Amino acid sequence: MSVVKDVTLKDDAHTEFFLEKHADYLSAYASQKEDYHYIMTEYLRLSGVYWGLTAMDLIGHIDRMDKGDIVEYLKSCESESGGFSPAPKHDKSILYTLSAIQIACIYDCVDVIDVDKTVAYIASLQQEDGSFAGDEWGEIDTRFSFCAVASLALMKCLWTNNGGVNLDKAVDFVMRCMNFDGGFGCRPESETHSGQIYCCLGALSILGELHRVNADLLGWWLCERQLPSGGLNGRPEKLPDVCYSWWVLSSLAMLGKTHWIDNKKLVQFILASQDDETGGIADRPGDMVDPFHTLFGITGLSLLGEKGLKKVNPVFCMPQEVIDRLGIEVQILK
Ligand code: 3PZ
Ligand code: ZN
Repeated sequence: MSVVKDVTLKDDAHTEFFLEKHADYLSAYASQKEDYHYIMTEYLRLSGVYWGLTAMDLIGHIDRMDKGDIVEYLKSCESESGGFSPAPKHDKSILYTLSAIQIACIYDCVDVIDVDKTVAYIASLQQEDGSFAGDEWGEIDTRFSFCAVASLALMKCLWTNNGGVNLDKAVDFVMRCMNFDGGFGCRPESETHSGQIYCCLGALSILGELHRVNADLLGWWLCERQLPSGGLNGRPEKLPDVCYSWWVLSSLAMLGKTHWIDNKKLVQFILASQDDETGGIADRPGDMVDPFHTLFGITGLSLLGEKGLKKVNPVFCMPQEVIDRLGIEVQILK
């Protein structure tokens, strides 16, 4: 017997969006560099900067981040031989390389990055079967396929000057990770997970190969992620979590099926997960807020058309105006 795991929203749950509070929270987070939580999360710092910066841009307050400080930090994470680490003296990885490129694109300063070396680094991670390793240790995951393809696209090096990346093989590998339920896992034969679905659809969308998925079957699996509370979970029998508002909803957006879930109830769940005192958004109502769930709550609300927010691009998780400025097109199914 399986039981539905869910939460119950309180009758007096928040129903308005605390935009200014979130700006205060993100701004304070970026400046409290002595804070315990801040120090404990050094291993993800460059991604943390991307989460905070993107959230702040989407709520119209990018001016409250220090561009000089951020660009200087980004450069301090660049490796001599190409690629980025989360913090100086940490190991570089394709994850932080994508975050670095996303930050540079938002600030319209890709020129601060050594694009040739970054492309060479990404190309060096591709394997014979088309998959990508995340770093020199060699773990393979479809997350890294997305990071590679998205990074190259944002640097305008996907179709030409991609350092010898084999795009056909990259697509073949992603397609080998598709399961009987229409979803995707991290490697061939791995179970379907919403985060992996986002990564695989994102890679296929950028590569113009989205028509290869079974949109109806996958759309069905994705909309079954919505629970009575309105929140979405990442897999069957898991609790709802605000970050899945992003992984699931952006996937439905790429498939052209956001109307397959109850938008109003999802907005209610995200709004109920805000902290009205500190600002910021948690994984679910009452939990501790963090920059990660604050970003994905905001991007979820943006995809749901909430007023006062910039439009987010469902593939790159960046303001649509940045993607437009770069002249990048993604494939969205009808
Ligand atoms: C969180 N990472 O491995 S992590 C992440 N998770 O670096 C960042 N939803 O402490 C923050 N769970 C909070 N700020 C959580 C990023 C994870 C995802 C954990 C999580 C989120 C539920 C349990 C993996 C993109 C990048 C990275 C991930 C996913 C997508 C943690 C645990 C893990 C991590 C960081 C902090 C609980 C913030
Ligand atoms: Zn989460």
